[in-house]
Amino acid sequence: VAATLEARIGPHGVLPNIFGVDGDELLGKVRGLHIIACGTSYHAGLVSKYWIEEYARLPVSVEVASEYRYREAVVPDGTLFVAISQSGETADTLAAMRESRRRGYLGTLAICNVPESSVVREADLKLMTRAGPEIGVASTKAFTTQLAALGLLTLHLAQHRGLDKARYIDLCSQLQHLPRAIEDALKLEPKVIDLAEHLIHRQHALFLGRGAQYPVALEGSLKLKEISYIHAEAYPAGELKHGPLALVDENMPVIAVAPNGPLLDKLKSNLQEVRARGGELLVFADGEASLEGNGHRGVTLRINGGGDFIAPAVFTVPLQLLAYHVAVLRGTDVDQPRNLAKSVTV
Ligand code: F1P
Repeated sequence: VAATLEARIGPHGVLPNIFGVDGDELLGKVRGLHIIACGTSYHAGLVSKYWIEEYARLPVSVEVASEYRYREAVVPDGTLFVAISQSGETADTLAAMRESRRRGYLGTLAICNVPESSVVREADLKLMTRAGPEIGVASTKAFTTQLAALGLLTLHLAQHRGLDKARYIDLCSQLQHLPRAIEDALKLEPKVIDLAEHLIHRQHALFLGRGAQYPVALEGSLKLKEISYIHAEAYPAGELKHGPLALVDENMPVIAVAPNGPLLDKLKSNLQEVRARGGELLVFADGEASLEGNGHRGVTLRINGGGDFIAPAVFTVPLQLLAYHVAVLRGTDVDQPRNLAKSVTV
C-alpha cells in the first residue's frame, strides 16, 4: 500500500500525473464511471462507488465483467470505463474492456498490478497498484492496494469536482496515513486468532456491513469461503430483516463490520435483532464506536480505522486475517484452495 501511494500525494494534494501521464484533460470531462471487474477486484470497485459518489458527486455503476460483456449497457455521455484487475489477464474483464470500445465511452482506465498485462496495454489511462507478486490464489494485498489506487482516483476526481478544500486536505492526509493504519491493524493478529476459534467448527457464517463497509463484508465473506470452505454470505445490515434473519439462530455466527459514524446506530439495532435470536456475534468495531446500550454480549475486536475515508481498507486486514487463521486451524491449503485458479483466463 505504501508503494502504491508513494510519490503520488504532494503537499497540496494528489498529483495530476498519478496515471504515469497527465490524465487531467480526460478526467476533467468525466461525468460518470462504469467500473468492471471480477471477484475481489469487483469488491474494490464497490467500495469506490461509495467514495466517488460522496466526494466527487459523480454517478458510478459497478458490475461484474461476466455480466457486463453480454448485455447492452446504456452509456451516458462522458462516462469513463474503468477495469480493475490484479492480473490484467482475466478473460471476462479483458473481453469487457474490448467490448467497451464500441460502446461510446469517453475513455478507458486500467487499475492493475501487472504493467505488461493485456488490460494495461489496451487502456488509455493506467493506474498501477504496486502490490508485488501475489503468491496465494486468494487476493489479499491486491485488494488493499486497489483500494489505495481507487482512493487516489477518488481524490483526483473530487479535486476536479470542487470538493471543499478542508475536506479534501483531510482525505489526502487520511490516505497518506493508510500504510501506518494497516501496520497497526496487523498487530491485532493475536486477538484475531482468538476470534478464529469461534468459527472453526461452523458450517455457515453471515457477514454484515453498512455503507462502504458493506463491500468489505462481502470481501471478508469471500475470503472465508475461498480458503476455509465455510459457507459465508454478506448482506448490507439493513437487509437483514428482508430475508437473512430467518437463518439466524445459535448455530449462525454473525460477523459485523461496525464503522464509527452516522450508520452506527442503525447497525446497533441490526445487531440487537441478531442477539435476540441467539446468534453469536463477532463485531469488528471502530476504536471510537460506542456499542453500549444495545444489549450486545458478543465478542468485539476494536480497530483503529484511521478516519471515515480509509476505514474500509483498514478493516479489511483483520477480516483477511480471520479467514486465514480459520483456514490454518481447519488445515486447508491457504495458498492453493481447491477448484480455484489464480488467473481465470478462459
Ligand atoms: C479476479 C479474480 C480474483 C480471485 C481469483 C480469481 O482476478 O476473481 O479476485 O482472487 O484469483 O480471479 P483479477 O482480474 O483481479 O486478476
